[in-house]
Amino acid sequence: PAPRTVLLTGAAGGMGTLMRELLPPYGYQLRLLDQLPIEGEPDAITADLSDRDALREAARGVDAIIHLAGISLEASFEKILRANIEGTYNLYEAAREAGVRRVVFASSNHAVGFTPRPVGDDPLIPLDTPRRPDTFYGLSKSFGEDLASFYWDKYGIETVAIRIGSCFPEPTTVRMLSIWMSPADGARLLHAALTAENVGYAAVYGSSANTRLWWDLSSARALGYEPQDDSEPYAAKLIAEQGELEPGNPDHENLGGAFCTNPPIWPR
Ligand code: NAI
Ligand code: 15L
Repeated sequence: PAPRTVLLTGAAGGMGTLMRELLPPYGYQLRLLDQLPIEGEPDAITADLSDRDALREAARGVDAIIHLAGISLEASFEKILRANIEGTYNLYEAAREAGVRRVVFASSNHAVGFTPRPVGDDPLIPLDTPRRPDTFYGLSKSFGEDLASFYWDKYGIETVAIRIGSCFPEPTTVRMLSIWMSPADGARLLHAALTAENVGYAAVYGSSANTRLWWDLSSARALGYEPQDDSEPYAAKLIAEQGELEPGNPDHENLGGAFCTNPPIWPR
């Protein structure tokens, strides 16, 4: 049966806030969790990913988990270790102990961020391109993918790991024209990842069907995902303001953009 009750971690964040609006129309009942309280959501669970008891309690009785919580930019190794590496381990242990059968893990393009972006007629980047993390952050997403694969092989917990591009209401940089995932497509992809049958462990890239797409969306489509959006209507304005990506500019050469050179730092 399709999952109905879903634990959404990271529910106070940017994507969490968008998905709290966009997922219920698909029929999901969301249980919210974040380290920060969520305004207007008195039933949300306020807990840190280091709190194993709270995670186990939060996971009890849900059909699936969407795991968005964690540090979403670069930070010291110690912070990343605690929130993203140990935190994701704690989440999977909670899933195992609570008998949850399916997790959707928010991986990131930064797991493969040092991969050169396609130029001209270069082929799209395949899913099985070698991992090339561009930050401790990207390294934690690589770890999360392997952790998820391990929990499938060892414990039979299924995961779809989504290497998300940029999920924001609108693309705001020229790089984002290639990797943008509209919030509506994000909800479509999460729904596909929750409902596709027999996924075992699967990784996919997560974006809209952008004209300037850099990666192969076929593994996402294989889940039943049919993206409806394209960043192209934003292209002319962004390129007029910022210029085209330049070959030879180290900020523009790789999938991960400036995460490879001068990554944005987690503010807390
Ligand atoms: P965000 O930074 O806006 O939200 C993350 C949420 O996780 C925050 O509300 C924060 O309070 C919570 N959190 C952080 N550490 C925690 C901890 N130790 N315990 C409990 N909660 C904790 O990030 P955003 O943009 O919403 O991203 C969601 C997820 O998707 C993240 O895992 C991020 O790495 C991933 N992702 C997002 C992309 C995007 O374009 N928005 C792109 C690629 C990956
Ligand atoms: C990410 O992984 C970050 O969480 C998000 O804030 C964006 O910076 C995105 O990647 C990106 O590459 O644009």
